[in-house]
Amino acid sequence: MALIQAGLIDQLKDELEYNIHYDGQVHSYSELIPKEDPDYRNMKNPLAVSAVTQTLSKQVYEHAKEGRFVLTLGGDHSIAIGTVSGTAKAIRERLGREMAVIWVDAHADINTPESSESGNIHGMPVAFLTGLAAEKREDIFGWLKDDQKISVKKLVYIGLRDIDRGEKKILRDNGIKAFSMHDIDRHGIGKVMDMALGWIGSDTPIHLSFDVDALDPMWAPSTGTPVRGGLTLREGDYIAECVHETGSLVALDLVEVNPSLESEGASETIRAGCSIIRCALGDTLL
Ligand code: NNH
Ligand code: MN
Ligand code: MN
Ligand code: MN
Repeated sequence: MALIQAGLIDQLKDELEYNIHYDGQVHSYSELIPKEDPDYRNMKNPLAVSAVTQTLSKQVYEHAKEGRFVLTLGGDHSIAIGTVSGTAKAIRERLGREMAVIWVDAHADINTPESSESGNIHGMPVAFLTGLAAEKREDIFGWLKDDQKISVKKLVYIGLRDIDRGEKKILRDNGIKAFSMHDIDRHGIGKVMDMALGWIGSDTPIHLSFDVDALDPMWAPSTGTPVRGGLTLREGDYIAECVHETGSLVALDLVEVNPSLESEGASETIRAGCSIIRCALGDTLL
């Protein structure tokens, strides 16, 4: 809501000349939230998060299958279970292609319910999307089918710096490509983007899932789990610009903007979020 109130939609319409399909409504999905939602396999609010992401998945799928670019603003990063599954299915059907995901985040969000120390589903979306975590119960992510999932080989991380012990093992065991802040310090963001996009290969549809906490708290303090030592705003914008330049970007999530946290920094965080979105959608410096 804050990103839209800051004028994002008008910027995309007027400055970048996008034709916007937006129902003018901020979805809170409150009608989907059950009264009772006990922990299940260590997951908190499993019924609510499953129901919301399932609905979101259908919404994203409906747009993507028309060939539209899908921008989703959040919100907790658990929503990526809905967005990525929606685009993955649409891209398979439209183009007969497997989609790649670039996950820009301080965190890997690849805990299984069992490896998670917090039980927060926002720390698990990548595990469900890749099939590393699965659940038969239809009302707790059992609705996620193979055609909505992505391959661990087509996943690339950028910006990591706060990975749980269990997650490190998952990343290692599955040979998942990840560029941490250490890699960015060593090579610079230019080289890291060349390597990240090289790994995916040209002409592969890309879903960019950008957690604003990838940025240093200096630029994005209003977020649930800020971690020091992050990307500068320019590095974040650069990542978005490079992904745009591929011409293969099919969807973008910009998540974890939460103006109610650290509210003196809210406008800075919102500006950073809008900037990354504009860059990903083709705004250029010159
Ligand atoms: N890894 C931790 C967990 O599983 C923190 C995840 N928090 C995030 N992820 N903000 O982006 O709970
Ligand atoms: Mn979260
Ligand atoms: Mn995240
Ligand atoms: Mn994060």
